[in-house]
Amino acid sequence: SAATLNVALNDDKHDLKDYQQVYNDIAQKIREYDEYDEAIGFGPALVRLAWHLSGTFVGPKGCPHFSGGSYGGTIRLPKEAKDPANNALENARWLLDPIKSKYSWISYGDLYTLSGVTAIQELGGPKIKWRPGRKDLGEEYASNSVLPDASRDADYVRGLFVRRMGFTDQETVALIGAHALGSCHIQAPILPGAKESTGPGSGYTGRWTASPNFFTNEFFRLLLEDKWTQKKWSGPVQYQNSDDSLMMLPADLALVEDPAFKKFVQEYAKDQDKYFKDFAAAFQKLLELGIDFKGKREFEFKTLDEQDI
Ligand code: HIF
Repeated sequence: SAATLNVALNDDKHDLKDYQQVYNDIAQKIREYDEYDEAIGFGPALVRLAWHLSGTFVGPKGCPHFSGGSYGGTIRLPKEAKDPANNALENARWLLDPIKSKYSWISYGDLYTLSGVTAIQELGGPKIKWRPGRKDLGEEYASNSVLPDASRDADYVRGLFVRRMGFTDQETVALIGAHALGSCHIQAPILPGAKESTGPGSGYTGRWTASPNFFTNEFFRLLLEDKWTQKKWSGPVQYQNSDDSLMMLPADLALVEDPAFKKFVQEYAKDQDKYFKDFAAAFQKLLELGIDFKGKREFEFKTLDEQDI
């Protein structure tokens, strides 16, 4: 069911060297603002930006015209930016604005997806193959109200990732391991140099792992090995571990409540190499939903460390 947008890719006059330069500038920004969000930095926010741009994909099933995906870079436009599911992502876009000005030839879709790849690699994750060619589209292509609801169960998660977006159970579990990164916010974190938050967050609170700026398979180990109970507070239903230092969303716990999902949680908790390999493939697929890249070059970027920067 691989529907693709019926629009052409940009003619590509830029090569690996050009995109590596953009990658390096994004990576330098992540380094520069490492105190942001209680010293987590911007990396997780960039991963979430790339995913929320791409995860609007609605496949052909049940609708004559599939829509969404990263192609049009539409998360920059008010209709999509103001979706409550995208709360706090204005901060991630703030970080990338100067890079967009410097490299005006890059589309928003390419820049935002590349920033997710950059963040995963710079935070110690696997290499993600990436392809350019997205073109900016206008508000008529923007999405709203199609991103996942964190309060739901395994059937809902499978409906969204498997039936709507075309992932397998295994790919779905691999993707959700990215919640090793970052945290949930009642209010968006305060931007560098600012005095006040830009607005509300998701309303959830806390981190999934003790190393939220390092990409690992910790999420899976914690799901299996810690004891998760409902948090007693006036906010939305969420779960806490035995010493209330870490959190899980209902949609995260769905992965151990469903036997078919749980099998992969167990596998990834034991085998970080397998997890990295499967995550890299699933994340590339996520960033390319709805776009026909057949035959196009795949780029793989060096981390700043690998370049001795
Ligand atoms: Fe998240 N996710 N996500 N997510 N997400 C949040 C934060 C991050 C869901 C809900 C939330 C994926 C799937 C799902 C990241 C990456 C990915 C937050 C908190 C919520 C509520 C936002 C805030 O308050 O700031 C749901 C319901 C998902 C489907 C099950 C992806 C697989 C895990 C696709 C994915 O890659 C990242 C990174 C963050 C942290 C952002 C931050 O600012 O720290």
